[in-house]
Amino acid sequence: MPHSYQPRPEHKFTFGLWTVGNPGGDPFGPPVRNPRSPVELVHLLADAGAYGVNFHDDDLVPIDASPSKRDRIVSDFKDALDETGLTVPMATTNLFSDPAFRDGAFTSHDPEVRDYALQKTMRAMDLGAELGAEVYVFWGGREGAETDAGQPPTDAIKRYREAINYLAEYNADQGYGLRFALEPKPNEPRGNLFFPTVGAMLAFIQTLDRPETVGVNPEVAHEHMSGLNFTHAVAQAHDAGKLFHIDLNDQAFGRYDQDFRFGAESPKRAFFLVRFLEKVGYEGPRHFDAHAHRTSGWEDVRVFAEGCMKTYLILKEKAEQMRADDEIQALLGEINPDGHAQSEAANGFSSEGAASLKERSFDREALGERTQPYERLDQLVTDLLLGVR
Ligand code: GCO
Ligand code: MN
Ligand code: MN
Repeated sequence: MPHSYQPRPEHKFTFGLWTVGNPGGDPFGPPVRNPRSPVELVHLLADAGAYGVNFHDDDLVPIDASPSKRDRIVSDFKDALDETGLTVPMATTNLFSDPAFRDGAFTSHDPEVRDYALQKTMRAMDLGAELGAEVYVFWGGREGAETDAGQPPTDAIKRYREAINYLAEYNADQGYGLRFALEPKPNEPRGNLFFPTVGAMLAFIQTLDRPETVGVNPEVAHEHMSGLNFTHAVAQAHDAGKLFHIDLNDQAFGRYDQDFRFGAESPKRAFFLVRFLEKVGYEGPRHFDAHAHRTSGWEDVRVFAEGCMKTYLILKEKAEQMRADDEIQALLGEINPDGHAQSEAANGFSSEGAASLKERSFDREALGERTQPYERLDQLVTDLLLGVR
């Protein structure tokens, strides 16, 4: 019998206020959906079956709100969370919308802008911690350049490092225990963003003062914009112990920043991702950083949110089917026999071992004649995904 694909809290499905709340504006036209308040969005997400809701500081509290207005908004939001049982696993800062950040926030040429960005982030961390967030995402939307005629990129890298180091100390000083997740993206809105890929971000993290508290927040669309294999990027982050969060959506290669519903564009790629996350037991939130088409009304936005979670659960079920499929498992065993233990690299280096390996004779031609049935394997997976297996 097919599952109902009903999301449950243990699936840890989360959405940003800015995702379901996206009113459908784009660079060519204004918003088309009447804005919904944070409280209304919490209810929309709860009705759809989500586990959590994330926000940028400005999504919840307008940038120019008075302290009393802030307190009222936060208290209404908390009431909505209590009523629905939704959690806030992650929070983040908007360091890209305000014109003050037009030439970057932490990497701006202007020290006053850099200080303002720190202040805004500390206040946003306070808000996130107040609402129970455990992960704090940094997406440097304006940290980039259209031309390299300005600062050398090393200045930007240095300034970004100073900011993250400063904020990591603030996190420790306040006892918040937030885990920082840095989100790379190659471009949009800037012509070129610094730290464009997961690999670039992983290398940067090792240069920080407190690398152990900092990981990454990879996003499907962002690696696809660079033409990269997202599952491989996620695997490298996981291998490094740095997969602190993940942004799920979909994106055709070579197109504008699309933020499509998870699995909408390339379900087979999404399948391999879900299979990986489930196999390694990724424990963080499954956050959907996507939004509904501009053509959608509010009812369709809810369908969009349900669709993200449903597709994840269908693909999770398909991964279980793949694991239980004898023919597929036999092929996997054929392709990847347990020869690991016999390889010299796995056994480790010794002078004697290296000397004997250098003397060993290999039948190179016979090695070159060995084949692998990936066509058979991949077609079986395709049959399974298309529902004829
Ligand atoms: C984008 C980014 C953002 C960030 C968000 C969280 O392409 O605009 O993915 O949606 O994820 O700002 O910090
Ligand atoms: Mn994005
Ligand atoms: Mn994102």
